[in-house]
Amino acid sequence: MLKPSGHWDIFCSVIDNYGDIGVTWRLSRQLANEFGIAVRLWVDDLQAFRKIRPEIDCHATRQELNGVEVRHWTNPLPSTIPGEVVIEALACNLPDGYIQAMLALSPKPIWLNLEYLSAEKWVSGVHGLPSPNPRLPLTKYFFMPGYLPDTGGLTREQGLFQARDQFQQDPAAQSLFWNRIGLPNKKPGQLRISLFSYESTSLPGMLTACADADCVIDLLVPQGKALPQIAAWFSRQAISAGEHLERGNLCVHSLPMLPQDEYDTLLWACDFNIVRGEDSFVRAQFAARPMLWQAYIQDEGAHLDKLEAFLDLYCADMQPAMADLVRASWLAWNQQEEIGALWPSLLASLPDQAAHARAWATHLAGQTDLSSNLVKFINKLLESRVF
Ligand code: TRH
Repeated sequence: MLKPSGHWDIFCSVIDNYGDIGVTWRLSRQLANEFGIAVRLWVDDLQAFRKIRPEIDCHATRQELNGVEVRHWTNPLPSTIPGEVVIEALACNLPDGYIQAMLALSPKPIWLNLEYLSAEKWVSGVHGLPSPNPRLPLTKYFFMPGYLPDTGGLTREQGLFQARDQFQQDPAAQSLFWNRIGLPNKKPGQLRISLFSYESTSLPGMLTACADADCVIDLLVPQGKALPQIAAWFSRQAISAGEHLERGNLCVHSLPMLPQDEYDTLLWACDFNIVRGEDSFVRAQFAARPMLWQAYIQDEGAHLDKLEAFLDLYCADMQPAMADLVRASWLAWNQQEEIGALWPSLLASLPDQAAHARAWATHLAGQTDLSSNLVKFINKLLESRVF
């Protein structure tokens, strides 16, 4: 029998958008850089990867980035010796040939299913559970990211909050950043809002409310799903990266997709961040700035349960009036309802929301991060050899 090689294999199938690769890349890089683990990240869509990491060569079957071996997950997968740890991320399925290769090893690799993030209470009960394969002598373990104790936590690199604080306290660094992305420095009284959202019928009302606001609002929009609707609101066919369009007090700045670390800087720099999915949402929380989240739409409104569960945690220590406002606006945004009427109060409450967002980020900093939890979990399994 062969032995598994000492590396870890992480599999990522890009279902749509950038969250699948965003999450798995972030995890792979941290495991390699902070834990010295040899990580092979298998990705089936290098074009999507390149959008968030422009260094990626879409034609390379094998390449290295920041200490991680990136492999193109082709069908069939080239024959390979599986790693000591195998992570199937975000509901992807391992190729049959690879599972056969796992069966041929002794001891068998540790097989984990890294699930989607949720604030729901049931997550703590499922985290870490084994799921023996009904047909094969293999066991898969559930690893659940989350906010509550007894979950896997959130991926957070070492030094992230120090880097954020340094940036947020350094006007020269902020000025360099604005120039880098083609914007002038921020003027006093002006608001800068980043927008990374899915299509939404709430969007035109929000744009109108920004145009009618009491202060100048710069809306910074990386290329993506919201732009066709914004173009239509300006009676345009399309908006290209680098264009600036104005109406009333609103100025829309269309940006290219930024490299993932630079997107973090955008979140740190803005007064308010509109985010979506999973990874941009977590990074907006770490940015310690007020935010508005659009959950990825799921069947039977499951995303609304996720939304409510998060709001229960996030709003628990808020002033009641602010909590009502945040809840009402997040619900309206996620149910694609009119949000314009709430917008003036939402903007007026940004200073108070900012204090709350910082306290929330500090609370999250008290959690053990996901990679550390994962390494502990694996080490425990390796010690007890319950696999
Ligand atoms: O792109 P998302 O909507 O991703 C998803 C997918 O829909 C996926 O199927 C689903 O599983 C998941 O959400 C929950 O949103 P998310 O999760 O925020 O991922 C976006 C990634 O793109 C994140 O890593 C940040 C990155 N990004 C950049 O690197 N540069 C940018 O300019 C922007 C706007 C985002």
